[in-house]
Amino acid sequence: MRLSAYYLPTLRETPAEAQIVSHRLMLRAGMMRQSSAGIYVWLPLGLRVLRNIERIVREEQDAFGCREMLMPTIQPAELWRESGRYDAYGPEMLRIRDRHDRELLYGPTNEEQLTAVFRDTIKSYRQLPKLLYHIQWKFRDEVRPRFGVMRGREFLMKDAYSFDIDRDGAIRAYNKMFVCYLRTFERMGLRAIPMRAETGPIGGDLSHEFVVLADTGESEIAYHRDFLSLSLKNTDIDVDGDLQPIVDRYTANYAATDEQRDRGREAELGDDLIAGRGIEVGHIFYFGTKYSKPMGATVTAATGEEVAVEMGSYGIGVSRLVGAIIEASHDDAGIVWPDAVAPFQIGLINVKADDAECTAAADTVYEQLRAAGVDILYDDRAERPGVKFAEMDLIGVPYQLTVGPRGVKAGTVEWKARRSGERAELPVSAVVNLFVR
Ligand code: 5CA
Repeated sequence: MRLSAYYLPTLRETPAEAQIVSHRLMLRAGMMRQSSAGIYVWLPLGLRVLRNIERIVREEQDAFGCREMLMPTIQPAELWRESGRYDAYGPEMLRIRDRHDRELLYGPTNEEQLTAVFRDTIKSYRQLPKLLYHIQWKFRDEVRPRFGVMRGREFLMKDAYSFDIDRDGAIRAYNKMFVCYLRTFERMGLRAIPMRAETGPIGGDLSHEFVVLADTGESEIAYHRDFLSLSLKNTDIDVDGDLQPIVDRYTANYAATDEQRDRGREAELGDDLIAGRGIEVGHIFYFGTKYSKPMGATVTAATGEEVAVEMGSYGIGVSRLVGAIIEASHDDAGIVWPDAVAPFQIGLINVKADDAECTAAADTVYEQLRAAGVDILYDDRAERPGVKFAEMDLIGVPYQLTVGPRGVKAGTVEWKARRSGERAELPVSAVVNLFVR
């Protein structure tokens, strides 16, 4: 992508309304703009990152046997009356009337919607288990929308729902999503710690939040220091096998958010306890028959009995993750994207766009890398070099290549790793080979 043909409205000044670093950097890097409180316009650069996160979430859901579908953003109020949540949900729900005066709502979550589809389509235990998900915009009229995309009113969520014949089956589904989440967040370069959590308006008695460590997080958390060295790397995962041992490894040690904290246990941990703040990027729930019973989602069991299905739901804050990753990965110069979610893999800077030789050399590098299928952002503008370097650092592209008059004479370009700051002068051919797999 040539920057001259792109749309990247960066800001020099720090926007006054942004209180935390990810919000400031997303505005400054031209990733998004506010439409109204808690509602955002995603600009091309921000959208690229959002799509990358979505792709990783989707690949891992698919890998764990979850099937993608798409439910609407607008739902009929009747469904929520059936479950009893229409009144209980309160002012966070955006209620709408259509021209026929029918009551609708902008979905804050989709338990009712999918339970209604399920009860019309699944009749027998033989059709179970089922694990389904979608990635769709939600609306919650939050009391205090803040911190940009981290606590929005309109936000993108991946929500999955499991249907099983009994509790054992439901726990298997829960464990599947638990391990799926560990792998999903690890692939994004994040350390997300699973913590026992409150179930709130979703309900149920078993729930874990996945929390990314960040000083600006909204949740107060405390956890055993061993979490800092836990990783799924090199763990063989049989998605259809028994995942309980992996789950146990992550639930053996103490970790809790807010109200769930146990001061007695914390005191016993002494120096092994780390207290801090974090961002909830995922939340999983097992709630049994909370929706299936009132909504009549039953199946015929092997015994011939009609039983309400056992359910769970599993959310990931896809748009929140964009902010959470920045909170976890930035420096004074700007964002430092983990490779897996970066909007572009390489930023190419032509230091002297008014120099024919320089431009010819930069164009060649650009064309070769592009032809090799590398995602590359090419700053071909007639701007001062200082501005170009600062912007490339700000938007956080993981690797930078600089073509300047001195290098052109020697047949080299400068390579820089954004995260470590490591630099090298490399022959043009070596650079191209470096990125072409
Ligand atoms: N139905 C369940 C699971 S699918 C559910 O709605 N869970 S939730 O309320 O915990 O939301 C799931 C995830 O969405 C959260 O972990 C969080 O990452 C994200 N999320 C929730 N509210 C917001 C918000 N206001 N802005 C951005 N992301 C949010």
